[in-house]
Amino acid sequence: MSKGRFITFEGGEGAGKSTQLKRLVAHLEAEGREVVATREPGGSPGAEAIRELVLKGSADRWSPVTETLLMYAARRDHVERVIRPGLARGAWVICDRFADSTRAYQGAAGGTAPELIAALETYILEGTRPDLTLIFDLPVDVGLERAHTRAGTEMRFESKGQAFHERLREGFLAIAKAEPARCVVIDATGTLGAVEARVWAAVIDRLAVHD
Ligand code: T5A
Repeated sequence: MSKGRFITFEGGEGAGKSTQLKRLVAHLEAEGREVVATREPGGSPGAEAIRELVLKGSADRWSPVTETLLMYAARRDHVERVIRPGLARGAWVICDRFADSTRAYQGAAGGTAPELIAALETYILEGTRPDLTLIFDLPVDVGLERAHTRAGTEMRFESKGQAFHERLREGFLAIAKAEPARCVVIDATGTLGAVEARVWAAVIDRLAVHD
């Protein structure tokens, strides 16, 4: 059985992750791979129930520390029930947001202590880490404009203000700089096709996808 791979998509609001995730899944399935496409917060029934709690309501419904704990409660269930079983049977697990979103949203932008987040990563993830993380980067105003034009998703984090989103962008770029072996920054500006080509090039480059 071939080895499973774990790829995460990260970035600020409206960066185009969900759109590009679907395109990457189509590329990988066309190569005959089993793909598990999933998302956070959510991805398992229990984690989806926590998603309802954490994404709905006013911007200050939860403190950043409480959000961190809710995200990690959801993540533990998702890792146990979906991500690890998928990887164990050789699937490629492609996840829309994962632990870097907690570092960036609740940590860099929200002010939760990095030591708390690092401890949760150690004890809750127990070594389940992405092989590759694509960090979608684009100017904050472009991302928020895109996020406002797409329908049907939650608005709680989008309503936090420009300064929050600037800290968020810097937070994601700092993660990429600190962990260059795992992370690739994807320029998320331009057409859907141009971004798709950047994503596919990064996956081929980092994971030798044709092997
Ligand atoms: N969160 C999550 C935390 O705070 N901590 C955590 O630990 C985790 C895991 C999730 C929220 O939870 C927070 C972060 C988020 O605020 P969500 O509803 O799942 O919320 O939303 P997001 O993941 O933020 O997804 P978005 O929909 O905002 O952004 P995407 O997925 O990056 O963007 P996408 O693909 O939906 O595209 C947005 C719009 O832009 C268009 C699309 O058609 C769509 O209309 N678009 C483009 N337009 C022009 N050119 C392009 N190249 C385009 N690409 C996409």
